[in-house]
Amino acid sequence: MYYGNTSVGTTSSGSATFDIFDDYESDSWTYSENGASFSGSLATDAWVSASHGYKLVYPSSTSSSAGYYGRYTKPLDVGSGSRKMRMSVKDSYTGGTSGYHKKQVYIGATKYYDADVSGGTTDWTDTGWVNISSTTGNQNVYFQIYENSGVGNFGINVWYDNLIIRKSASSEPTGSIVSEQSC
Ligand SMILES: [Ca+2]
Repeated sequence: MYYGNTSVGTTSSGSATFDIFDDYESDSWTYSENGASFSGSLATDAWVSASHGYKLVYPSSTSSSAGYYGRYTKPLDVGSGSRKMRMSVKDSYTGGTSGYHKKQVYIGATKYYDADVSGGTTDWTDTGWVNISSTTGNQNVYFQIYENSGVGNFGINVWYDNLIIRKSASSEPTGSIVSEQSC
């Protein structure tokens, strides 16, 4: 009984696990802004892998209004069927002032991540695995700082790294690993 054959099969199909993985090491996303002088860069001061992350900045002593944004966009074929998305996120603020700067990720017209910069940590976190199955095909994917309300003097730095879109496998390989150990 060569249960090992099963594990070989799951290993070889592993290359198809990730539909999209972008670690933001090459500067292939397009920066845009609305309303005020945000700034964006492919930065080396914070990253998850391997040495770069996209950084968006809203400067201090600058007035904004609701709807202003600084954004990175890329057109991507996000596929079809059951899929999940995840992205790493970090911001520079842990204070309690909320309702102004939002961290958001959109695929097409749908907002899949919407978090306030208030509270939390200045360490890297992530969006969690978000179900994006209802959005298919060619879409503009973008991540941004979005002004939910206008500020007068509230600077913020936000970093993003590692976009992952993967199929939601109906059969995960963990069962095969367990049966292999039972041999
Ligand atoms: Ca990176």
